Amino acid sequence: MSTPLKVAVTGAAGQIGYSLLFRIASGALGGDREVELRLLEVTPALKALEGVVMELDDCAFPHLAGVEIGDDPKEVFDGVELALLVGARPRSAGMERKDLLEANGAIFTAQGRALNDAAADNVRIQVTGNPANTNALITAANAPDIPRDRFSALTRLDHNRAIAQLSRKTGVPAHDITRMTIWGNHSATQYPDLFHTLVDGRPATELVDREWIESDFIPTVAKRGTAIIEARGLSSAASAASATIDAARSWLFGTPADDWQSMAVVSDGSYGVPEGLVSSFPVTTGGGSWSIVQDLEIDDFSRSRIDASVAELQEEADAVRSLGLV
Ligand code: NAX
Repeated sequence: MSTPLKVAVTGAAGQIGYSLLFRIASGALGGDREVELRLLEVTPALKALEGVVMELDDCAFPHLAGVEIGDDPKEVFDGVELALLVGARPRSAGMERKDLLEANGAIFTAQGRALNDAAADNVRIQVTGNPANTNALITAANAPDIPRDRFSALTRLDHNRAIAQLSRKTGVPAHDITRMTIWGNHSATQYPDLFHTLVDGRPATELVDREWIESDFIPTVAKRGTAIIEARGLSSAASAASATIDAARSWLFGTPADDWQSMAVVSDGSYGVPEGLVSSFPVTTGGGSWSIVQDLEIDDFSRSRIDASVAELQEEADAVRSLGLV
């Protein structure tokens, strides 16, 4: 009997946590190992988290080997093989961008150090909390003993949103759409790229026109989070939890042959993205490793979109560097 997979989730009493924990506990990450949940929250939220744990108990999930909660990252991260960093400081009214980066910097420097000291040697760290790419950069910079390729930020929700839009437009089910790509930052500057995408094996560009791509598809995907806030009064939660699981499952168990996922990883300079920035790329995964899909043709339109999003990432990186966070 193998030992349970220890999975840390931060911000576990939040909205995304409320969907994420129950899916993980029911086995959605895949694999045949049971799961032990290690849940991190800020001290004032521990009481609410106890309630969530009662509900987890009440599901009597056969796949769930145990749950530990706490407010000390070093204790919670002890021996974890997968860390899903969801909790972050949201932007409040009147908060400047610098204040937001600073507040999140404090969270992710501390969590980076704790992971460095306490996580299992094979840990994989996936950041969902915003600004996700830059939070991942900060976490990695503060965990010098963990290899760079173990850090990622979530752009799988954007990837799934892009597939959903194309599926609606073409009438082809989402599972027949492959090779979608999100480039750059998980922000409104992201570039959803369907120029390499296949719809039931056919190039997407044979089925949709340029006008739709530029005026409908790209802005709809990039602004989907805002549209959901306007409709629901709250930010995306169940879909973000679902994407967090999709991305982690792909990372641990691999992307299907002939397909890839979008994942923000530490750039090795591929496609002209400066080395060291955490930027979204098309990646294939297998055996817990990833590699950036190489040699895709990038035309002038795509180039300018990628460059714009990467410029924003560079600005964020420069800002956190000047704050001494990386
Ligand atoms: P909530 O505000 O509902 O929950 C966040 C939780 O994090 C709270 O319970 C809070 O107490 C906790 N927290 C804050 N600081 C913490 C710390 N230092 N350690 C542990 N826990 C801490 O937000 P929710 O809707 O769950 O969203 C979580 C994060 O995901 C936000 O940053 C949000 O912007 C981000 N998102 C990222 C997405 C992505 O695709 N990458 C999409 C969805 C979402 O917007």
